[in-house]
Amino acid sequence: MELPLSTDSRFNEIAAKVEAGQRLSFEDGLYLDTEADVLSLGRLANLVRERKNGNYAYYNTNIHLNPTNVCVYRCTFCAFRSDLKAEKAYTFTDEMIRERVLEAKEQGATEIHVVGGLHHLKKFDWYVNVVRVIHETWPEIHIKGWTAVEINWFAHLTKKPYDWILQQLREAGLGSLPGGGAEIFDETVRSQICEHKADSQHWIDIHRTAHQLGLRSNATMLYGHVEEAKHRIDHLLRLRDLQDETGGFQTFIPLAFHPENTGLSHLPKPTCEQDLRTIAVSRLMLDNFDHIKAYWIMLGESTAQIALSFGADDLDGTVVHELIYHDAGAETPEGLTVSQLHRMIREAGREPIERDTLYRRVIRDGAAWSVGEPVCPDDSSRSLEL
Ligand code: V47
Ligand code: SF4
Repeated sequence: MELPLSTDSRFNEIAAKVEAGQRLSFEDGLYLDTEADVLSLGRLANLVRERKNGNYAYYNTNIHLNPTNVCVYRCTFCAFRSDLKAEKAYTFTDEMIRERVLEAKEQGATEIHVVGGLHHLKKFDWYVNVVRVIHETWPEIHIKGWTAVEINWFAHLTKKPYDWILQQLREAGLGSLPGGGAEIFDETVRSQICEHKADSQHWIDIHRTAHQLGLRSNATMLYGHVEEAKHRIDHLLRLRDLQDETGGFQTFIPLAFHPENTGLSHLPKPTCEQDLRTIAVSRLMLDNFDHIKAYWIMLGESTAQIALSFGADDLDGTVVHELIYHDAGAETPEGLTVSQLHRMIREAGREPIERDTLYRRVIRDGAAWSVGEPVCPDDSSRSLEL
């Protein structure tokens, strides 16, 4: 492997560790996040990205369902939530859920991504029913649903342990957990942006429990608001520790803060430089994660294309009906077609591969699809039972 050329000796020291497959420390991460030249950093992250995933860039065919925007919490970064009696409040009926699933089927989606607010009046059964209605309408679709914040809320509602909650949801048809609700783990930052919701230890405990039950999950980090570099690196290291323990995370998704219509609207949006730097630092620090996702909806298509050479290997998907980012001012389209995703990936010099939620190749034959082998060798060596 050719090392990135830099006149910066501290950078070269870190690059030598990466070349030798050695783990980076908190101090290394801080240096990369705050001082390293962004192009050298990107090149280093790209080496790791290509080592793990070659020239492939993954995407999936998916659709979103946010069954309600009514939420008991008031995260200062959130533009999506609604008070119970506000004009913008909505809650899906079973019939509306069925319609969304049939739309997903019509579009050949392999995944439905389900997250929403914590409704003041809905009991745990209502959330189980959402999963059951989806599953009964179309059993083939993978349900990636309910973040750790929601699981924590269900435990509060039922006074039952996390493994019981997860088992009930799984029996109803849940396939995996999305990575939302992680925000920034540091407690002082959390108290400023999402004071009352599940704390970092609970978020970690819920993902650990899910992994122990054989459910895969994703992880996220919301950056570009009030946090500092030390909080981002601490966040990544806490995820790396849990991944060492369980191996159950599939992908990491850095989420760029969108300020419009939020309680933090006075803050600027992260720049393209910060987006790319965060992707690259994440790729380098999370040496035990197979995939880093550049979520095109929030990065914008151009930055997401460049991110494919800064450490990212995945773009997420067709993402029809996205609300969380669009309520917060995202100017990206509300969905992309498969041919648009292919074009984006090919223009960026990568080879598009359709994957399912569990990172297996999707094989299409007209309107029918099936799943094949894991998309990269690392995925097949994972010990979790699916
Ligand atoms: O937890 C909310 C974030 C998350 C804003 O697992 C915001 O594949 C930026 O987790 N600006 C939910 N971010 C979305 C999420 C996700 C998205 C895509 C893929 C996956 C996956 C998971 O969205 C929340 C919060 O961190 N968020 N409001 C905002 N204004
Ligand atoms: Fe509610 Fe989630 Fe928005 Fe927080 S981020 S206010 S928990 S919908």
